[in-house]
Amino acid sequence: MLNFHEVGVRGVMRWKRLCQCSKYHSGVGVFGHRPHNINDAELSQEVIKRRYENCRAQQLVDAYRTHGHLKATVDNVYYRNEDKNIKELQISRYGLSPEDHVDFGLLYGYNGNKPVKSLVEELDAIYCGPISYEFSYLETEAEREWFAQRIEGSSDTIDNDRRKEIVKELLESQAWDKFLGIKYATVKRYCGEGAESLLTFFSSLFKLTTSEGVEHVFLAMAHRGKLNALSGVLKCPPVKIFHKFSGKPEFPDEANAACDISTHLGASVDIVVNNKSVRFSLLNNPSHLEASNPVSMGKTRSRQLQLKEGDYSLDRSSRMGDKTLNVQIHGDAAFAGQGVNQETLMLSQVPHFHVGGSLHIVVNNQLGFTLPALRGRSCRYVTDLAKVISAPVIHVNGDYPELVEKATNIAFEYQRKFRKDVFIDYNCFRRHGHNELDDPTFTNPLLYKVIYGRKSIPDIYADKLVSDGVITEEDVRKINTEYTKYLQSQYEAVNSYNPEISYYQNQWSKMSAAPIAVEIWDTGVDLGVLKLVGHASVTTPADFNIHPNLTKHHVKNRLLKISDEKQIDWATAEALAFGSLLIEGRHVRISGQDVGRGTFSHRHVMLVDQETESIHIPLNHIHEDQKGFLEVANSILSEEAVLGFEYGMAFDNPDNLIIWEAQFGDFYNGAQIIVDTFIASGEAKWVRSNGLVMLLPHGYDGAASEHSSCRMERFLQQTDSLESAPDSEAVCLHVANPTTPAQYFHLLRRQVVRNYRKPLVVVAPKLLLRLAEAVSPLSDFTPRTHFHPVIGDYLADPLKVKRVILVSGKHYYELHKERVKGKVDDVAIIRLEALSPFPLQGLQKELEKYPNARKFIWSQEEHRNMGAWTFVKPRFENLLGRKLVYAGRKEAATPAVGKGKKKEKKDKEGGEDKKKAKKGAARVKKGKSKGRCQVDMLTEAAMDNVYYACHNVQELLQARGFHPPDAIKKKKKGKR
Ligand SMILES: Cc1ncc(C[n+]2csc(CCOP(=O)(O)OP(=O)(O)O)c2C)c(N)n1
Ligand SMILES: [Mg+2]
Repeated sequence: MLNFHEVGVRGVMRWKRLCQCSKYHSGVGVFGHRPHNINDAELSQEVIKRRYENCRAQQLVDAYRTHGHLKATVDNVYYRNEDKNIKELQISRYGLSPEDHVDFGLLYGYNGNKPVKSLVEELDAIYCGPISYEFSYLETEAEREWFAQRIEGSSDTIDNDRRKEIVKELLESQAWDKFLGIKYATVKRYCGEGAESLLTFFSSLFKLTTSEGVEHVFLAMAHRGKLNALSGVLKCPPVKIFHKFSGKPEFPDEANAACDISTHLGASVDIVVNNKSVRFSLLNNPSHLEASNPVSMGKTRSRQLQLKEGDYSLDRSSRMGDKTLNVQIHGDAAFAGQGVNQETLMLSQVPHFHVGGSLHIVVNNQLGFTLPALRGRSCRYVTDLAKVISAPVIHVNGDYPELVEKATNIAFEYQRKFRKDVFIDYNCFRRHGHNELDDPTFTNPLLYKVIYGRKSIPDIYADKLVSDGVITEEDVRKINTEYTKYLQSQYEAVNSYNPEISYYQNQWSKMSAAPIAVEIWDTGVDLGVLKLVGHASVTTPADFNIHPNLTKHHVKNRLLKISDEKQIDWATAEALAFGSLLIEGRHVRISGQDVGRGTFSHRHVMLVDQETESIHIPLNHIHEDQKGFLEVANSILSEEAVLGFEYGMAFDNPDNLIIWEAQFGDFYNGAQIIVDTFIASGEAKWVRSNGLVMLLPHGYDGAASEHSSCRMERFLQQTDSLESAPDSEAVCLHVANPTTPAQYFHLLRRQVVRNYRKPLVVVAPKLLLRLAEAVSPLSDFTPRTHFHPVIGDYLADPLKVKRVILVSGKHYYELHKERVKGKVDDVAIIRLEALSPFPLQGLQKELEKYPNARKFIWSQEEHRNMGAWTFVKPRFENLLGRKLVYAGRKEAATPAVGKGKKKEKKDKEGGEDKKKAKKGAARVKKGKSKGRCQVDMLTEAAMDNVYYACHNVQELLQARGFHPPDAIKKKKKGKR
């Protein structure tokens, strides 16, 4: 085992030197962020000269590059008859007349002198047809010129083989919708009719990604046309969808899944083109539109971490997205309306969040449910949000699948080159109402007159290929009949179809579902490792200018605490948890606002040089052989997108510890959508476990209403913890309210050490970060220690105890103080450190110690309609057979008041109640605890279904061939 004293001064000196030359050190970036230069290009002198010598014609060309889209014919249900006479494109504005001769070389790919009217014809064809562009606002000249050159200077040829592929996809998509319309006439399927050429986007992407060495594509997509994509191009067997339509689950029974509707299905498929394979992973999505976008980005970044791309690579030539790609498919109304999109786009170029640029396509059918585009947003284009991050937009008319392919090519090439976001505004229509059972003419009669009067996209394209002689009418008939025959055979196979096992595979193969058990995992760490980590966590390179106050307090105190082994505080415990996991080869990522310093200025895992502002993360320099690193992702001021992103990080890979911290716990409510639709329910719906940790600062410390409460009652209400039977680790959400640093340490380690993953909400303290009593001896962190779901009373004389007070969180310290001050000796205070799963076994064990106790009181600082009271009461009473009474503040509309005087009064009220609790004056009527034995028996019987297991983590790690401390020790010894 590694021992800090054994490593000695030499060892410390060695890694200090390493800090100075480490690639992760400040100046060259930190782990997970590598600064890169903006790669702007210089125009050649020849081009500049040509432009100023032909400045009036150049102005005309620029006008088309900037405003050409206003005249474009991208709308395929054009019925509003807008004026297309765009004044910025009038040649007279630039002092030109049609017959003037101008230099055609102003356009990329052209040369010679020709009349202005020819230039205008050319510009109209390039910029104002069924495909148009917005790129003049791009940040760099390099991007703007690249775009102009790509559009003007190269034509996208398409051969007849590809045309045949495209028409087949479109006709099959149409046949699919017709088939479903007949077989499942009453099922809402949000069909792709009117948007069939979206499949061309997919199949073009398949070719592009395979040829460019992309290996993993992560897609987020909502309902519209999803089934067409799944069955048409993403290789989902139609029988699986039919099986679902007939009311059967998409998972085998053993998965015990709650399941989801068919348009929320995800898929992971290997697409092979020219013998090259790309994995396309389509995320499951919840009903909440657009919420899956940040999740898909987090998932992408997690894979980039695994593949050591770009920001995670020591190779300067590696870029984010070399082998990975994020694709987001939006609905028009949802993209414009949902705020999460602004947040998500704002992450796109931020350190620790950027994924090398996402490729976006908006399925723009000009309607959201009944809402027409005109009333659906305040901007001209649905994609105008893209301009906030200077992302280019390609508008394309969906009636032209070949142009959809061209748009995809250009978007992909731009994303590859600049690793920035890019948008396709895919203009299409919706053949039916919002779903197939809706009548759209109630609200949009004129639009639907046009839609009902026009041909379908597949039919238009098939007609064109027939008239071009590429296919025959017989070919069209054959495609339709053969595909319909295939669908019929799949339809007939529904009853014999058995859903496949699609979970706990690949990087999740070592994981399984949480057991129907109560488990204790030994999460202690060797003392030598703890000391090494403790020292390393505050060590900086010799030339690093650390803030003098940090040297005086943070560094000095930590070193003292580590050496006297007695009073480990909250921040040190966290650093020990992080560092020990890093040594074990796991990456740790902590994300949220200001997490590097910590909202309460206690953490300081990220230090800033006072002269250069360069950054040093001491925990990334613990040891020369360190395999795991800490990513400190100080986030933008967003909750929903950032929490979604972190959920996505944890979704992809169970090996890393992913933590999101709210600035104050109350702010999580801005991300409630992510909690409801992913964190709490994702596993039940989709059999996808997730080990994300949410740290939510909570506590009545005088910070008034919002900041006092993380609303733990909401999380407790959201768990599927049982009210009348013992819980197991399998509850959907684990909620803990730890009161000691050691407890917090074990909670964090446990989260990634176990062989199953569950989301964890930590009701995190503010006051305890510095409370002198809230410290733990280092012996509470060493091997054979673990998280205690319940902490019993260590002061009370068991036989004297008449009243037991149950409490959770920091309130314990206040009650304890009062008890000591009042010399109360007949009260025991039991702390519920875990709330969900409800810690029945621990409670039972503690209560057994007090045979004379007759009164059981729940005390909390939160108001009665908040906190854990309503959660604990039924469980305690049903499972333990004792009446539980409440002592604390009464119900209130707000967690705390904002007036000093009132607060005092409230505190007093609370204080009086606390006193009542202490004295046992709370109203427990005699005889109310009758029936206790019966319930105990009941509990025992129920307990038979829940087994109890202990795991020794060191043994487990060794069984997996991992011996971190020994390995380090051997290496060190060898060096001496
Ligand atoms: C956040 C949210 N609000 C409301 C809804 C209800 N809803 C479902 S689809 C839809 C229309 C979405 O329009 P659009 O984004 O244009 O997609 P389309 O259905 O037209 O493809 C609405 C309002 C929802 N699912 N999610
Ligand atoms: Mg729409």
